[in-house]
Amino acid sequence: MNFKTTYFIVILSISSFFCQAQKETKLEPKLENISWISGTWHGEAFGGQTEEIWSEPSDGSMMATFKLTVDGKVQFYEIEIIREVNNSLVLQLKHFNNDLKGWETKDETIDFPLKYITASKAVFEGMSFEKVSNNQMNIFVDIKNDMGDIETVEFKYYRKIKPYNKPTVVRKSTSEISIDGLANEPIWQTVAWQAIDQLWLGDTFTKDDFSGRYKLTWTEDALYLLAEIRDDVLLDQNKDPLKAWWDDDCLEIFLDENNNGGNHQYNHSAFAYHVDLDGNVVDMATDKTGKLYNSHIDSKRITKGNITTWELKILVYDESYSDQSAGTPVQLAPNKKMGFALAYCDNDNSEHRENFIGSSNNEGFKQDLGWKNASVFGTLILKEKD
Ligand SMILES: [Ca+2]
Ligand SMILES: [Ca+2]
Ligand SMILES: [Ca+2]
Ligand SMILES: [Ca+2]
Repeated sequence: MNFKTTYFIVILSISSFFCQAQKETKLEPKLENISWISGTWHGEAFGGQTEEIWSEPSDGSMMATFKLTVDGKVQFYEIEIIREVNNSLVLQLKHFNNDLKGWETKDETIDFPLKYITASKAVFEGMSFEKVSNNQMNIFVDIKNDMGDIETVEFKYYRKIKPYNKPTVVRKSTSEISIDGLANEPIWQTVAWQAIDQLWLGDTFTKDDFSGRYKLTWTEDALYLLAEIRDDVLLDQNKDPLKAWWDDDCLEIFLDENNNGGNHQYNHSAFAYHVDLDGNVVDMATDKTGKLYNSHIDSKRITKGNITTWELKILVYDESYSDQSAGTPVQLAPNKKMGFALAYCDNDNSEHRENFIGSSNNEGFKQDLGWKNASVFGTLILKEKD
């Protein structure tokens, strides 16, 4: 794909969307009124991943860098500024190849004069920013395609709150995984175990009380988990799966589809699925009550003595998931990054769980933040092979 020819921005007419927006109260054309654009944003466009990092306003300008990556390769960069000029604002940018050779000539810039600002929009001629929430914005850019037609491309951006951590590679399964609690599939024979050995809550535990390990794999349709848990007593004191679900023995799967981190307590920017001994799947819904998400995870466990093998198929839902509809799972692809952690709530004989043991050893989980803050999750990267 040649982005240099397809990515040619032109100034254009006003769409109906912007006409509606013009009815909102206009704000002064000052940088302080668009400071919500500041931050690190990640999104998808042109069949790849986009990253855009905006500085805070200072001394009359804001600056940004932009990067587009497709299939793990950088397609181009941009340097952008928004500056105050003649009692208004102008957005200016230049494009660069992956070796930083410029697209435009030395004195040439692509300019987008400001049209207007509202509390949630900054509309420039040919490019506009729309604030969806503190952690989500959309950018609309008018682009001339190869046919000479003008298309408005939408960039859906999520604020990156999570600090970088080295991703763990998850290998793809080339054969179907049968959810039967048996690790017969070839992929389960080849990928390595990972430990569940970090004490997040409770007293220290012995090997007989608890030990655990897990493996992951994926296909286009789902993430798959194999967990092997040694637990001396399996306890299911609350038969109602929605009553204190974290106080019975259960696996807890932390999953953040777009790996951006941030608060997920009463929203679906990430999930914290509790899978109980009966296979019920519970997380906090947006109405602040526990809810069954059994359609998201199919599981089977086989217990022999004090060792339980769990095999799970986990459908992956993005931040647009709504508790009011069934939703469509995300199709997985190589190089996709997702936030992930795994834990076991162990209770043998107490009113409340005795231990909470996890797969990751960061301070955030030790401060018991994982159930509400996805920034503490680990990071997975999906690969065809190692
Ligand atoms: Ca199986
Ligand atoms: Ca135990
Ligand atoms: Ca998220
Ligand atoms: Ca137990």
